[in-house]
Amino acid sequence: MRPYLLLPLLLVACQAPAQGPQDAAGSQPATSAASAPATAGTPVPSQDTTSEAQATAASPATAATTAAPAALKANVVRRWPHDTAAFTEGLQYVEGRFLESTGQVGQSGVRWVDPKTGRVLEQAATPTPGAFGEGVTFLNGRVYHLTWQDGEAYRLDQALQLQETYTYQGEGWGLAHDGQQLIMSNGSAALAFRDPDTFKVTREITVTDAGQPVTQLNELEWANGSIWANVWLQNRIARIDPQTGQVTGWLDASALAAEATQAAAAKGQQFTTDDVLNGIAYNAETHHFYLTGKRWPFVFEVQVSGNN
Ligand SMILES: [Ca+2]
Repeated sequence: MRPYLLLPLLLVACQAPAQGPQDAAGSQPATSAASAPATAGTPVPSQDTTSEAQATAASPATAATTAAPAALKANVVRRWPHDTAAFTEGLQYVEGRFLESTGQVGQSGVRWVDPKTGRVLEQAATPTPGAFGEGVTFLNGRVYHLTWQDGEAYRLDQALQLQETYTYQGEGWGLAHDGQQLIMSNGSAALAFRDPDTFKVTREITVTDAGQPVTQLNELEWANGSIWANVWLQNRIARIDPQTGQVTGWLDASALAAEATQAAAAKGQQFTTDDVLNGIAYNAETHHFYLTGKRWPFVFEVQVSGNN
């Protein structure tokens, strides 16, 4: 929760008696946004006697609702080797190792990988035989792993031994966490926050760009207070406000996809339409991202510019 988003609501709530309608708290942000669409940081003139303090407090929220998504650039710092047999469904950086999950029936699983060599250090098959593995994330010493259409999620220990099986409705695509809750995509524009003990949904957001739903959200990552999601079959990653669901930036990964495609072809590996961008990890120490895709020969370590 970010205090500056709460502040205007609290201020407006305090003024509710003077404004009369009980929906004053809800309607005020929209009024502010409508009267000051392009001037973030500028006080809204002459609303009422307390307008200046109120408008100033409301400005950050106004900016968040009206600003166009930032154009973010992926500057490649390094290329790490990646298993070209890995149909990557999830990626996270955990204390010097990659935690990666793979899909496809019969090839689904979770693995710990040495980033420098791409070598698999430890791996386990997705617990239910015949299940199609999807996203993976690591929170508080626990590994969580999804299935696509099998309705099961698994909690594993760090040695990748099954501890618990959860069930859920709908499809499972990507998985991440914000340090408290799990965050899950299902191929739509919805992201569900789930309790890491019960796997129950605690809240949902709909991801939108300029008011339009952004569907096919796939692999997820939490970084710098935002959710990052790559869009299936697209070479771009959305940076998403975790409270509102609004896309605040688009990271262009098209050059990485092109390079991966060319590098694979040079080694006789022809990409299919399935071999798309689908792996986002974040190193909180270097502030670099690791980006890869299904059967890509590289994990690209990138520094993101325009990230503010
Ligand atoms: Ca991830």
